[in-house]
Amino acid sequence: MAEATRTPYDHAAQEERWQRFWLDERLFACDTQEEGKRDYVLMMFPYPSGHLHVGHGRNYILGDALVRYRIMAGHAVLSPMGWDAFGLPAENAAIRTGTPPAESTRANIAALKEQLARWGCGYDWEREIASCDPDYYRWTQWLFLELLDAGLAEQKTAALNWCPSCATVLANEQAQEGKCERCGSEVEARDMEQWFFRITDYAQRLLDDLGLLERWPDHVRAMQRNWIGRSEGVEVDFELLGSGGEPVGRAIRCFTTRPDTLPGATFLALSPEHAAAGAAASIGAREAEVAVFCEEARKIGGVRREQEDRPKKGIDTGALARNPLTGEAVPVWVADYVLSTYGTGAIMCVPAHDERDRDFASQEGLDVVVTSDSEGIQVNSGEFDGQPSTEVWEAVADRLEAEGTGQRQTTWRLRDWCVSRQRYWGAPIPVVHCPDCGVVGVPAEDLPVLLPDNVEFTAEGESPLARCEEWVVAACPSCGRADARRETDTMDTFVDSSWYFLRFVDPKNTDAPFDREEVDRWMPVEQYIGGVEHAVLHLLYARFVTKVLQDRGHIGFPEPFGALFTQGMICRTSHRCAEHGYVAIADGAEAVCPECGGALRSKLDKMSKSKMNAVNPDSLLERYGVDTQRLYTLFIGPPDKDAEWNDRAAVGQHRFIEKIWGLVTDAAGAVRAAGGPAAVSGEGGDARLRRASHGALLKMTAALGEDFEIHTAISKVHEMVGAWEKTDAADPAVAEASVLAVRMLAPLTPHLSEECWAGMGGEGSVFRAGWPAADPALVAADTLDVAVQVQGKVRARIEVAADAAEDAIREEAEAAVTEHLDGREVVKAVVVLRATKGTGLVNLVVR
Ligand code: ANZ
Ligand code: ZN
Repeated sequence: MAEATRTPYDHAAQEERWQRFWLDERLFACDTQEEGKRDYVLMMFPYPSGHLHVGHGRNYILGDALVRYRIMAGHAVLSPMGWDAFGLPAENAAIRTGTPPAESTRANIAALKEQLARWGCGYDWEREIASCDPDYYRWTQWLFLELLDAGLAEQKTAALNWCPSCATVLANEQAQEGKCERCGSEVEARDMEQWFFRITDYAQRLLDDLGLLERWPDHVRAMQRNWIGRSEGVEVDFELLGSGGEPVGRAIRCFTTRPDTLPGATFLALSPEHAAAGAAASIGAREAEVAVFCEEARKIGGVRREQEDRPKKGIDTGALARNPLTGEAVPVWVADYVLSTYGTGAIMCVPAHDERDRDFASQEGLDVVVTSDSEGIQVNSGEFDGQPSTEVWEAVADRLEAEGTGQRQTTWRLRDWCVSRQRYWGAPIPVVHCPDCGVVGVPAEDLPVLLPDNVEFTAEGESPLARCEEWVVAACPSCGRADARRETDTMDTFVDSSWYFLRFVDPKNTDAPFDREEVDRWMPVEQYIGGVEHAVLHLLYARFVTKVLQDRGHIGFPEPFGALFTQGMICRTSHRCAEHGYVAIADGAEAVCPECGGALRSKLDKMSKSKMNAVNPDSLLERYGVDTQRLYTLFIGPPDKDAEWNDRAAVGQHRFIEKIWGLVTDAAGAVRAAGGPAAVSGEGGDARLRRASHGALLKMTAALGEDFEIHTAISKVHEMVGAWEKTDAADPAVAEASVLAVRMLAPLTPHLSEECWAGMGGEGSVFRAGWPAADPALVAADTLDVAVQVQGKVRARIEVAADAAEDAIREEAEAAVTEHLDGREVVKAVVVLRATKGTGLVNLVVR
């Protein structure tokens, strides 16, 4: 009996062997001359951090399955991998431990690379790039100079987080809740010269071209649209009134999206940075108080005032301004919830219809005037009363424009992109400041501007580059003056990742960042995969840079990523003891603190080392093998949704792998006897098993190619195995089932499949054997469940034989809905049958 001769599936012996085999075979090497459909499949390149858990495996494993499927389908696949290797964590580690960022980054990259190999994830490693390599950042610097040349890079003053005690600039994440992460001092906002990319020049195109991105998730497009934030409104001028009631100085211009509420504007509010605050205070004779208030608020800074859910603060200037529509005089306040960086930095406040104004008005006892009722009809608005407020919107805007007191205006939430960082571990901004010539770009032939390595890492003071005097002093490229100074700011790492997908196409090019022809051939990326946390900034910056490069003639397409998939997170219950903090508890074990036996607070959390709920991949790999982890990770749920990890459920997939191994081993003899897997046909075999096998294959094909519902496809394979176990071992459908299972599971469990393929007498790699085609006729159901619609509304369901003639189906459909026809004549019947799904639809159009 075959059962007795089975050897258990020995994952440990097989994994390494197949992984080496794929390297020798150059399975993932992309030959750019290859014919066929070109698929560029890209995962967002990771920041190489030291610690990986099974949650991190999700996107790599998903991506690898998609890549392997496309290779099997015969496409020319480009699947590169590299490292988003600059950034703050490595620099902070250098401050803590003294290890230079380059060194710790290299070590992390090596560890991550090894982990990816153990997961069986394949890439074209000949294209590996790291954004911290001079070969790479040379071209990031080239990109900067392109923007500079196009007038899209410029210096402006902007407020930064400044720690007065460390005398250093802090990143937003180092200044949470307004305190310095290191020393706990109050962080201040300090104006400094910064480099910006003028992304706002592209706001309209970034908005419009979202329409091209049909294969992006709706929610990501919505997030981009919100971030760009196009607002249609009106700028309204309120004249500032002197102490005698006469207009003085320049009018205060307010941006509003609701000019229809102008009759309800009961006060004005200026941002603390607003130029008119001083003038208003002097009219109101409250200069000292107002100045103190503005100074305090300015220190906190607009970014934090906006982020934090803090109580609103404000001060009455004592001055009045005139409402241009009603002529009424209203008080002018300064309030910290008004941002200097949005609209005009001054607002007309309508407490009846704006929530923030309502909060502030009730706190300060200011008037409230309602201007529209619950039906949207205008009230308290004189001649406008009784009209729909939407019409009043236009009427007021027309009136203000006619009288010269207002103007329709489009405002954007999008801000220019601040790209300079006062840090060491980034690409140096390639400009020199010359006392005579000003800002001079470093000539292209002098790139890269290399990071010096003889620097000192300390938490205080200026960035290490600014303190490296021999690096800073440079000759002016334009006039040759010897005492010019290098820019000491480095670039935001989002600049590195705004173009890396182009470099992957042509990573070894030493004359240019990439070859245009080659890039035009492979781009846009056919399938981009990454975390939803990058749904706004990274994707927006990459889209912007792509458009700039197109405008500059370097590439021939407007959008970088054709299809986008955002995977969900893997979560696991975390347990927290009031006394001992987070503690590790095995799934299913009693939740008491291992330290003190006390009660724990347990909740589902994103898997992370700091919450002690991370599952280390090593133990799982050792015990059950990587294909178990892969299969479980893909089975855990819809890949775009968060999912909960459970060790015991992972073991369930291991049992399934053992079962497949056993069944295939049993059938291998028959497959070999038939001439190998390529020669097997299920012809004449058990119909039930054949339907299950081809049904699973059909679903797997759709899952890997279009809809990513891999978890449901795996369920179909489970069903198929159920039917398989009930079928006589000698049945031809069993041999067919073994071959199909091995092939359709190959992208998911590649090691198992290669081993089984070889065992069945398959030649070479299963990944070179093509993707099997399902026979839809075998899958077709005997009967179809048909919905019958009258004028597009479902009125009945009928069951018909799958091979019934359309006329007969139409007749039956009409009979089923006679009472809904009311004797009307059916002028048209649309019949759609989906035999493989067992469903259908008849729509009757009547007159
Ligand atoms: C009166 C009003 C009445 C407003 C109402 C809204 C509702 P969006 O849609 O985001 O563009 N605003 C304008 N500039 C501001 C600033 N610098 N800081 C804080 N708030 C500001 O929002 C535009 C609205 O936000 C504007 O329209 C203004 O309040 C406020 F029932 O004016 B509105
Ligand atoms: Zn000069």
